[in-house]
Amino acid sequence: MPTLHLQSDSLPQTGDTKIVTASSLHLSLSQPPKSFYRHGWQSWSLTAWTDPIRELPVMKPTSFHSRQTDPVYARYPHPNGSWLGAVELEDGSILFLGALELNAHVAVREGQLQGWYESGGGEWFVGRGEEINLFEKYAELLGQRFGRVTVQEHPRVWCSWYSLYNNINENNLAKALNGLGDLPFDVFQIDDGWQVSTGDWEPNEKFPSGMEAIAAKIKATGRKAGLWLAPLAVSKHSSIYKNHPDWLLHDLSGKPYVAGFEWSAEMYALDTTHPEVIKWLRELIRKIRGWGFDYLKLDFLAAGAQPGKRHEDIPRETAFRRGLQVMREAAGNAYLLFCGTPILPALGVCDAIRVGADVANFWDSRFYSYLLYNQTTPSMLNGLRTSVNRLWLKPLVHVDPDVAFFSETKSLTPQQKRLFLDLTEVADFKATSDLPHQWTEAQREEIRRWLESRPRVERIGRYTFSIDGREVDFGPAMPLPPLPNFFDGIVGGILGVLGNQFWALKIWHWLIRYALAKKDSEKIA
Ligand code: 9PG
Repeated sequence: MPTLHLQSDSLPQTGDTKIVTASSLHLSLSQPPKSFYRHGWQSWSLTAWTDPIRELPVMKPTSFHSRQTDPVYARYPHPNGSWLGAVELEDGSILFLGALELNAHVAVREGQLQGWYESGGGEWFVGRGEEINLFEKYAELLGQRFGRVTVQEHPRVWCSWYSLYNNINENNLAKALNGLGDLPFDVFQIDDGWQVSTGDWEPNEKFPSGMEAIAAKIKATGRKAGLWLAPLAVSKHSSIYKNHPDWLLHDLSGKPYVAGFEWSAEMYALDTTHPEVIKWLRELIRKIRGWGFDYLKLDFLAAGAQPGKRHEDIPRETAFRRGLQVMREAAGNAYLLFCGTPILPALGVCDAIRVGADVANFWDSRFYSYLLYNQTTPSMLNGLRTSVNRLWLKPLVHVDPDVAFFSETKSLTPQQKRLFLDLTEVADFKATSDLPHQWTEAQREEIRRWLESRPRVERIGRYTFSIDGREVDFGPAMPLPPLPNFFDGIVGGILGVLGNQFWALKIWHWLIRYALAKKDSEKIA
């Protein structure tokens, strides 16, 4: 299929759109654009309007690339994004280019907005005009091709991660469940920490009564029972790694592809084109459904869409979507939240997508966001920025911006907490991880009102919304940090190199755990 070159005079006029078929498409820009909408590959990857000329510094540490962004383009030297992109023109209109099939990428280079399919070709949506309108049209076309969510109710979730982290056990979860009382949470979701290892999805020694017992306890409170798992990731310590090396995705030299690390060891990925993997995935999801869980948070999914050698030679996102569909079928009518997932391949398969980086109970980290120039690591600001820039997905799928914080914390101002609460209203997805026994009576009432509210939300501009008539502006949180100066660039470079060493990561991780454990020791029963 040929590359199509479209000159400015053949570009759509303002207000026009068209669908063209091509392996790659080059749209000539008659003027330097004002900004570029870069769309991150997976849930946590940065999505924002950025500099259209100069690419951002390579995100560090580079050893994080395969778990935070699309590693294929992590060092691409021009502004770029996954499947879609847009440039803002002098007159305030935008030129939009969006793929209507998987395995596509968009960039600004050589005075052009370029898009290409990694293999073969496919359809593109091209449009020029008003921004909100074009994103809406694109979402509509994606819905026709990939499907959209049909579940009406937006769940209100208590999730164990952002207070207890890996330190969950039967006792502290029971205490949290009791503490919720009659607050209208629809889901009680157990996060990472219950399993033997990534790949061995059986309860560990902290869950001696088994997972059926805890699911039953949750359901006895009238709530859905939620469970986290990372079905496409495989730890070096797991039995799959030992017994089924042929199930793994391999790199071109034939070694198991490293899809990240678990601080102490490499993490690998399952090859979703392998028939035995498909069978294993189906049985895994059925087993978890059999335990009684009916809300599944499937995480680190991007592992299954990494580049590499597969049993069947098909494009990586096509292979990945096949794995997702098998899990969807096996899950029946359970609610599926996909996390750490490439966005387009997940459409029509799940009920909700995490659309931003992890939040944290602090606003931002200068260390990560500025020195390492990495906006995918946990912070309230990183979660908020990418989620706000992904709100156009809302007609297609429930958008999860991650959890809100209510408990007292010195690291978030009331205004910062409020801004995130406003985002949960706009996204219409409400979750928290706060420990209920730490809430004051006044906070419990605030949470009840928040869970019960269904305000009328209208979009006014790119970052402004009206929530029951009150205007909210996310704009001030949208700019990226300045580029590191010469000295900070050198510091960041050294830190980045350290971040690529296992021994340094281990010390780093140990220090974080130590700090968290000290802070949380009083919280954990
Ligand atoms: C459990 C957590 C929680 C959380 C998920 C995910 O390396 N990373 O960039 C990275 C990002 C997010 C992350 C872990 C690692 O958190 O988003 O809600 O479920 O896993 O381990």
